[in-house]
Amino acid sequence: MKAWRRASGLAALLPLLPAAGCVLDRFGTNAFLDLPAGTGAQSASGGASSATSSGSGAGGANAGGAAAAGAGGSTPAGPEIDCLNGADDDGDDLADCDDPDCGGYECVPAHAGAIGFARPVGAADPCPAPSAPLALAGCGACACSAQAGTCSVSAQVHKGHSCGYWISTKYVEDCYYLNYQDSRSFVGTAAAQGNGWCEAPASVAPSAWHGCAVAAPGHCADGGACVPKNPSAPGRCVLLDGAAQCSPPYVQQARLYDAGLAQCACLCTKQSEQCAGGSVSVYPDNYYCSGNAATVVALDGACHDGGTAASYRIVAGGSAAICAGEAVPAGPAASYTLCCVP
Ligand SMILES: [Ca+2]
Ligand SMILES: [Ca+2]
Repeated sequence: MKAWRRASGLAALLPLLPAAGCVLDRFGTNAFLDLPAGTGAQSASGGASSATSSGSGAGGANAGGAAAAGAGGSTPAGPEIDCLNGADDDGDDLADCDDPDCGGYECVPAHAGAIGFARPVGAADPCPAPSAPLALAGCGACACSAQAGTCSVSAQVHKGHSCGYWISTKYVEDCYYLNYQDSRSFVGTAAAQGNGWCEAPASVAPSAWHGCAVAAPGHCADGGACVPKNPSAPGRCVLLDGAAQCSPPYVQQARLYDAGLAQCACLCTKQSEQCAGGSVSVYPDNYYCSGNAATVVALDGACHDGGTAASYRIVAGGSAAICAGEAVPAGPAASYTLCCVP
């Protein structure tokens, strides 16, 4: 049970937490959190269990000798009155989840450094005794605004209609003109110049995360943690203090913060930049690229017949930045790592 000693930090947090309207968390559901604290905070609340302690049947499969680790001394007869206290309360050598009396509880995988166990539940589910509401905040992802940059374009200009007679390579310019009308074909490329950027929103509202907390998990012979069952939803999560590493079978689900967090900031990074392309506008009847182009060909790496040209203009398309955003607390905030079994 010493693994749960760290719970004192989150236990201290509990009185600060609002008791909860129901707001969707990142799972799309609320979450149920069973909080170990290493203290015997819950006592009589587990007494709802009224089954008798026959100790028969499945009890033989359990490693009964490992139960009641910290209990010591003699144990009273009667039902397993507390399924979270780490002790065999009724003297049948079965402590907490190992005792059939604790039908409303189950074992979940243990996690080093866990300060709580959690699972998604329906939005309207109340916190079952002996758990208490727990609220945290999430910053999650944020949407960055992709700002356009420019494309760098070049075009190989050929005489004729099929790019078989190279004349020159041209770049963006107001207008290229011929001394006389002639056939031209073009093959060219366009590439992002890298000057697009990602703009972050001024702020991002934190998302609310609600759970239910109990003071400490109980004993499981398999080394897991005994927590109250939630009848409405599956899922197993643990809460770690700080930016911690999740251990299998848990994987990181979210980074959470104190519920008092007022604002998140968005960190935007540019992943890449995509060019919208380039083109050549061909003017057959005037030498100044004025009026409407008779033909517009793409600079897409393939040969395109521009027809008869008196002048032509190479046009660069814009580029679009590909952005990724991560929301983080806008100010100092205690953080927690939520790890879940997929
Ligand atoms: Ca027992
Ligand atoms: Ca017990």
